[in-house]
Amino acid sequence: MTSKVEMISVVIPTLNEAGNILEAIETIQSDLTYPKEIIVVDGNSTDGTKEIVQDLGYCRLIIEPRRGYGLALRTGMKNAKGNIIIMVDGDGTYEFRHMNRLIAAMVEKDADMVLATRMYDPHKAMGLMNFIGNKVITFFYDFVFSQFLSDTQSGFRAISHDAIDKVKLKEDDMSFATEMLIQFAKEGYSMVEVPTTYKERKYGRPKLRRFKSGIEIFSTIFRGFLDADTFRQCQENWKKNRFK
Ligand SMILES: Nc1nc2c(ncn2[C@@H]2O[C@H](COP(=O)(O)OP(=O)(O)OP(=O)(O)O)[C@@H](O)[C@H]2O)c(=O)[nH]1
Ligand SMILES: [Mg+2]
Repeated sequence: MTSKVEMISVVIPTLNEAGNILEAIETIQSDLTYPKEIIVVDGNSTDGTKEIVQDLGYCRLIIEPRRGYGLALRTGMKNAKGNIIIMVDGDGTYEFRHMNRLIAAMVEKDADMVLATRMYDPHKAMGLMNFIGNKVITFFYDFVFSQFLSDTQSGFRAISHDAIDKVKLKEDDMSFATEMLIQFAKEGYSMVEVPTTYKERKYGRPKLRRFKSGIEIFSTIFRGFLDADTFRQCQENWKKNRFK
């Protein structure tokens, strides 16, 4: 539960995002109207990303040479000082200005996590394959863990620092985002969504390998399904919370 904003730690994983990171950080710095720190976790980029962040002077730069989106976020979160953590990609695809919406919803609903859902984006900027994959994953996630989310693959989330410290997260790559949702559902933490818009990448290549990530995400969901404790606990939480 997060009823108060003390400080926000914005954690941004980057791997070769030199053409995107400056605009990302500057928008966050000017538009996020709360006490904050911006932490960039860079995977030893070779295109000048690190230098851009360093030159700005007001960001914390952490080098995480080990590969993996989940690993980078975990490293950033371990170093975060805020009572709320915002995770967001550094590729300029998310609408950074909507961070304030996420925080407002977090406080108003006393939530443990607020996800920015891209499913109501009027421009429909998400690629067709990503859209279909996301829909299928989200359907199975909601069904197995008794949830009602619309965009489980959103990498733009505000999270209670206390809550994230209490769950065990082990996934190193893209399935980290799904593992987090499974653990939150198991603990009965409240998760709400707010709509956001989405943009296509302007610079660099996606690091997402669809097939590999798809397999990893489905096996994460399947392991949760096979774990009787997780499955039962999610159902109990749903029964308890359904009229709230
Ligand atoms: N530090 C670090 N960051 C990474 C790594 N892999 C991806 N990232 C960053 O994590 C964010 C998400 O990766 P993307 O490649 O955009 O993946 P995606 O958003 O699923 O793919 P698109 O929809 O094509 O944008 C980006 O800011 C990447 O630069 C990694 O191994 N290490
Ligand atoms: Mg991206």
